[in-house]
Amino acid sequence: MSSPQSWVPTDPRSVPTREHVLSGLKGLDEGGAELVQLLTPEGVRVPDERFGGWAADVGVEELKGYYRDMVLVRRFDREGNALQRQGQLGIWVPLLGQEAAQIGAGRALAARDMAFPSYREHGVAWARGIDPTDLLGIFRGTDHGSWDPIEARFHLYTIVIGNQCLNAAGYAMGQKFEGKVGDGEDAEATMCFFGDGATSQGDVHEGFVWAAAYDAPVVFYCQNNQWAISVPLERQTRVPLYQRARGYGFPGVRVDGNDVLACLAVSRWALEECRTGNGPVLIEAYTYRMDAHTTSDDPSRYRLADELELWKLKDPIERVRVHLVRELGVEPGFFESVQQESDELAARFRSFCLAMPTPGPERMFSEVYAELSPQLEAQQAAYLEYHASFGSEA
Ligand SMILES: Cc1ncc(C[n+]2csc(CCOP(=O)(O)OP(=O)(O)O)c2C)c(N)n1
Ligand SMILES: [Mg+2]
Repeated sequence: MSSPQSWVPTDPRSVPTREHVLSGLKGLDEGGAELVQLLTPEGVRVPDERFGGWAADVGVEELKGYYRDMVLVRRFDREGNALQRQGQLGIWVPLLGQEAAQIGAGRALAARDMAFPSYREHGVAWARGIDPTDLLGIFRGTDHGSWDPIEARFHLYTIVIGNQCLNAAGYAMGQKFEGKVGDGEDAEATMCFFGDGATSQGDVHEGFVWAAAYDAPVVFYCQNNQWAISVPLERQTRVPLYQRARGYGFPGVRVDGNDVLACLAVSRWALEECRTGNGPVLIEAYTYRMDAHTTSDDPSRYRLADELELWKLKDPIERVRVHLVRELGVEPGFFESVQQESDELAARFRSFCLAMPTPGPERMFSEVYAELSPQLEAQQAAYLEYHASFGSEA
């Protein structure tokens, strides 16, 4: 049976069938004209007329670097999961499976660009030079992230779904107003990270509309990992997500989100479009959440194990490893040293977490505003008195 083409709403009375929706959303899993791919799941580098040039400079050394990035990020991500299971963190949000989508985009950003993450962007944080231990307080509930967002050019994590698209659109409008868009070497762009489920959120649409109305230099980077907790993609949209961009009047591209090279190339292109005044751009990085939504979730209640097995064949790290070994002749010593480095990073991550001090009760108030308001001061005093009434048991 030939699968129907993606549904195009030309007839006002027509409604897409379930088959139409599914074929549009899933039909390109294995490639096809609309999915940008530069490295196949089998580790073969393939040409792409439109985007290949944006990764033409990537040789063996750069690829080894992206491989190392992905292995290290996956390793501390797994350690985060384990620390939560051992009661050291309140929650952990795994990025397993999304390493290429994040390292590709993160490494495409120039130091001067700005990025707005959601809560799963540990790989982008890594690419921005943030030490993984700076993420721990968020998941232990002791701080909101301990990096300086201005210095790192990486905003704090946003848990409120889609909200960062408004922040990013506004920030990018500011870049435009301040004359930071153009042909100059110092031109800037903003990149905004969100999920497939977030595209159903009003904030995301408002962000798209504002960004388009002001030609703002923002790349909207949607990691379509197929699930929004237990809600599958086909409940969010009738058409593939990248096609939505058209309705807002800017380009949309679907890239293989498990292909670090393609994510890098498409992101480099999109960021340059934005810096030179052709923004905004939407990228749909087509990927898969290989673990649970968070450590509070049990995906076996809503999805079949064979789906995961199929995506394991498209593992983002494995295809780079195969390419490095088979096509570029990289020796086993390199892989062993990355493995060892990743174990050392995980050990440092763990010991940092175990040694984290528990903040005092006053901290709940002291970090809200630069200066305490009289109301907060009164609340703090009342709370500390109450807390002290428990004596040393508190
Ligand atoms: C405004 C808002 N509504 C609901 C939630 C609860 N919530 C947390 S994650 C999530 C699903 C998000 O899915 P998606 O955008 O696909 O991102 P993913 O978690 O898959 O990376 C929801 C509904 C929230 N955090 N904020
Ligand atoms: Mg999702």
